[in-house]
Amino acid sequence: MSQHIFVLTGAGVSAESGLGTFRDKSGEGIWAKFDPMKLATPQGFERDPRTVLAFYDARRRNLLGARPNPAHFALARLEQALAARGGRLTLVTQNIDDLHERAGSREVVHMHGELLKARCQSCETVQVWPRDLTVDDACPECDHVGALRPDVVWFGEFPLHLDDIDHALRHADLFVAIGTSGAVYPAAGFVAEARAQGVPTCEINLEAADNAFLFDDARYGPASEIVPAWVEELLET
Ligand code: BJW
Repeated sequence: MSQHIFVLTGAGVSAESGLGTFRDKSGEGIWAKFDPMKLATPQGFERDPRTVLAFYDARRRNLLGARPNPAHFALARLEQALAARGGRLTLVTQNIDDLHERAGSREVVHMHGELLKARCQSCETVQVWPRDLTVDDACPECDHVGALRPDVVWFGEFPLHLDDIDHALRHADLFVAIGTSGAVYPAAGFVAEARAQGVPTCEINLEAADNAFLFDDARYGPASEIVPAWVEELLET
């Protein structure tokens, strides 16, 4: 069995928990209804902070009522089982939800930030923020009013923890992407980096992603079914 498994998750892993995906082939994704340039860029936030904050408030409230699904629980189990055998799981998520943590995953790398945190653009302090965020809120650290934003990574901004991710990719012996469309970089490029290191790659998705041709192996179907079955199979070997 592989000892160091690198898993990259995307919105598809949380879809069955009731959190929307961004893009799907049925045209039902979040970005089919809302303009990402207005809601997920620093320029959009500067132009209309109230609209952007309301978008994230609605998604935060939805998250607080959501629960992890069997795919999240299976990945938490995989982390524990690999550790017990002297191996490790690197779980990198593009998701800003906390469903991996609530399912029991201990180490989760949130490369696109976290919805339940706010960052002050004045003092850069990051705070746990489980409630609505308004332009009238003051930063609890520096008292600046109107400088708080969701601690998420928008288009044109640098994703987080890229050095740690690069290190883990170089030391992995299996790369698995779960529920991600392969449309957003740099995450969409991780599979090519893994391949360049000679690491076997596997895609788990409802349907083939944009970069499906880069994977050695593929399992298609709902994450809540495919991920637990894949983890079981892996732990039996
Ligand atoms: C299921 C399922 C089920 C459904 N079971 N599966 C031109 C070319 C190349 C790059 C660029 C370009 N122009 C601009 C760029 C860069 C840009 C980019 O990639 N843009 C593309 C749109 C082209 N990237 C950036 O700006 C990033 N920063 C950056 O590049 O900095 C410079 C840099 C350069 C080099 C190295 C390092 C840095 C930042 C990207 C930030 C993305 N932010 C968002 C919003 C975060 C906050 C929020 O949530 O609101 O992140 S956008 C959105 O997309 C979100 C996601 O994390 C991200 C990825 O989406 P994901 O997770 O793949 O979801 P979907 O919806 O796309 O796919 C869901 C999948 O699930 C589908 O495949 C379904 O089939 C599947 N599925 N149900 C299993 N039940």
